Amino acid sequence: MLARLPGGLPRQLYVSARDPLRVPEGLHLLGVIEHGTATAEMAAIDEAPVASLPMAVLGGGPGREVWLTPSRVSYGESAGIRYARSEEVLFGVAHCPAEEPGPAAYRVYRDIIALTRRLEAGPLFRLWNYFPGINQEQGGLERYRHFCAGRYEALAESGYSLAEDLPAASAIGTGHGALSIIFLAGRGTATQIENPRQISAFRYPPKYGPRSPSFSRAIRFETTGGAGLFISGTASILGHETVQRGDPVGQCETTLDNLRALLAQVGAGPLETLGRCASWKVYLRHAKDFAAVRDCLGRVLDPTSPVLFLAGDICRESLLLEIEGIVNLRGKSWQC
Ligand code: 3EB
Repeated sequence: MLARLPGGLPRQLYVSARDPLRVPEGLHLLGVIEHGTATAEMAAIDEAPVASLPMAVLGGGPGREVWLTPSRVSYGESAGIRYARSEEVLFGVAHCPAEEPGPAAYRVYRDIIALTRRLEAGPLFRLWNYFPGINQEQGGLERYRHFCAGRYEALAESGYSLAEDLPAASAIGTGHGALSIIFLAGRGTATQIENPRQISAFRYPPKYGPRSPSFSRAIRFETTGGAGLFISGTASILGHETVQRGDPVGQCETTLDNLRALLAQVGAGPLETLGRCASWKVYLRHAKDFAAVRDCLGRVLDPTSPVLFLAGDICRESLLLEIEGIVNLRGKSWQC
């Protein structure tokens, strides 16, 4: 009998877009996220899902994000969604025109949910949403709020309770391009984690838009071979209010305290010692804040923690930055 293939969590690596894409021994490619300008090389990955996101990489770090898994992978396409699936996870990328973010989000979310169900891929546990002009007003409502309404309607129509069963997410504004949505679903246990310092986003009061944002603060996802904490975009919000307005370092410090509170919910941490067991992504509204925010993080995070800094708009005008992360909770199939 063949030995059972090692199962495992998906993992993500930041690599240079200038190097040829290499899949490490024993791992399989789920997909690639290209930040900044796409290179001609991307064509080489003809089957795997690829997202090319128009956000500048700050500080000259590596701009390519490679998603890998220890399990065997097959690729497919359905309703314009490219995906890769292993026994444990489904990783996919969907693009659609972003002129009207509400109807666009509605259609893409409906299609993604239908796909995960048809493939029996397990619950959606992490989504990344990118589209241009996130803070611009359109027909009397901010484009982010239109997006939230479309996402809400699709989830509601698909049977979500919009409280206890929401995935982790990020929603970030780009300068141009499509609505691009990257998602992970998986066969395993997805446990929703909320932040005791913040009101759950799905309970934000109506002053933030007609439909509250449908996401959880983090998901603890456990599958064969490991467990990971997938932390949503986290910002300088206490309760439901933005704090440290106009102060990027103050917002960074509050955000780190919010991350500490989330980690404490799952018994992970402290933040300072996670090292290679965690990777982080920082979105900055203003590139000029890069050095100050890098130094703020440098005072707290272990220098071995990979951090990618991107120029992107945060979905509330008052927020200058947002930080998301992934933490390996068991240390089995990740390099840490
Ligand atoms: C916040 O905490 C900041 O709408 O999917 C963070 C992560 C934010 C995800 C989303 C929004 C989203 O409200 C904004």
